[in-house]
Amino acid sequence: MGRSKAIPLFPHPALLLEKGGERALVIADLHIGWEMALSEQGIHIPSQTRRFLERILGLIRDHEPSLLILLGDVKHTIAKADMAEWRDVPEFLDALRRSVREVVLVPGNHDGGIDPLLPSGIKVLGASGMRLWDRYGLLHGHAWPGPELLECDLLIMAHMHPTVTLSDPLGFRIIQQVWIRGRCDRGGLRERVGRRKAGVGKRGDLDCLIMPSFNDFLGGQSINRGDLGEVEYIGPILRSGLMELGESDVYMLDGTYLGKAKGLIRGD
Ligand SMILES: [Mn+2]
Repeated sequence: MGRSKAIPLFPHPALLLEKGGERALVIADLHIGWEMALSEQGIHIPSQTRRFLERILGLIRDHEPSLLILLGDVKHTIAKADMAEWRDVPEFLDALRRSVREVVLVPGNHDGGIDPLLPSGIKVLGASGMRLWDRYGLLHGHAWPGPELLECDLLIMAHMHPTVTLSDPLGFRIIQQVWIRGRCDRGGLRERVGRRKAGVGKRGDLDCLIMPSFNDFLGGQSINRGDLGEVEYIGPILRSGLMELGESDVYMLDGTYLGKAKGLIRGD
């Protein structure tokens, strides 16, 4: 059995999982159709779907994964699919399906009504996530993970679209996407998801990774906006406090390490 690795593909908001000769590429939060929602507010941005597709196809060419995992929020409108999504989503997914052996979707909160947009050959899993090679648990993060994910070594999530806010004394402010790497209270999570049997499964904290959104136009939750503990973060795991966000390590998209979240100067 080969050793496995989880490799953020800096500067891309994409993760490569490797075991032996096998590779899986993970992409989250595409929010296709987001531009159309903005145009209803009078802001017109050309469709970004082709740009996203070319970028992902480039990653597939470079890393040759046999599995592509879409970690939720492929599309933008929540409960339905709008006109642009009817056109863009099937074409986009079909192009991906033709370029990699297997494509799975772990649905996010924005993927309601996506079924009719899915070309054949794309597998849709439950919101409680999937387990890969007994090592990785993957879920979007708007729902609790399935109990089997808690026996993995690394829990990989999205949903938060994590960012850092950098401001200078003049009040200029930029917002950058980040990766967050931290730990979760494994026992606490087991209790929440209803697996209480003592002495069963792995011990110690569960390592967690929160991925940046692949769609680089989106807003997200800033890791240093307000004091930690004061801001309501999204998703049951973060809201439960079982993941210690302040103790988490923060990395920019290019891999620059910014330190622990609790050490970042307030950016609001
Ligand atoms: Mn999202």
